Amino acid sequence: MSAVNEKKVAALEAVKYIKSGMTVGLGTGSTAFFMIEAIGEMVKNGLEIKAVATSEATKKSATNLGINVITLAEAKRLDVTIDGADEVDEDFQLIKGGGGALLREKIVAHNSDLNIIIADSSKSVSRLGKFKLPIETIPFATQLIIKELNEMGLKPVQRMNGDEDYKTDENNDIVDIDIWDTNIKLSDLEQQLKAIPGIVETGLFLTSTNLVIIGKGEQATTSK
Ligand code: ABF
Repeated sequence: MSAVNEKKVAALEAVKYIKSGMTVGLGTGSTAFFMIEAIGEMVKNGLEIKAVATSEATKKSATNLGINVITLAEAKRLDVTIDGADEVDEDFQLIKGGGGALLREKIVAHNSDLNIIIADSSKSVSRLGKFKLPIETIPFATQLIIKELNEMGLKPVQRMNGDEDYKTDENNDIVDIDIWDTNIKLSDLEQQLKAIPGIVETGLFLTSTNLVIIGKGEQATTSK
């Protein structure tokens, strides 16, 4: 079964948790897009929800599908958020941010009562770090942050968009680092990174996930 089909299988299982009257966080990325498409269909068939998008791209897709998108401030609290991930380990620790939306994704997840992660089977790993960890940085500080991350042995590479620096929805930079060879605890690494002024957020989501739905072949496996 292809990754695309596994993404769809996971997305269709996740939307079963959405009920009328809910305020829903909409993730970013191709797996999340299948979830947004499914919710768009449910809205056409009478589902009444409010939604908060985790990126401008998701806001556009959801709006085009007739979903009522509101701001996080208007939402105040979300009942459930469904989002993708780049890697998921057995302890529900994630690497996210391959799509560059990690900051708003982490903010929305923090303000959600239930966080559901959907992914194809290739995202399931026993150890995080094959996928480079995205870090969001303030442009004013990026070059010196790269120097400091290099000194930490994290092999930082600033993300580019063609010849230009990649910019997030908040107009920040993304620096991808290699954590595979670091043997420090992920929570300690998160703390060390967040202590560097100018690092806004990391793509480490260590404690926010309540449910993981993995598409494997035709089946969706839900772990709580
Ligand atoms: C988003 O989905 C990002 O945090 C993550 O990088 C991406 C995964 O994208 P895809 O579903 O396209 O593999 O949540």
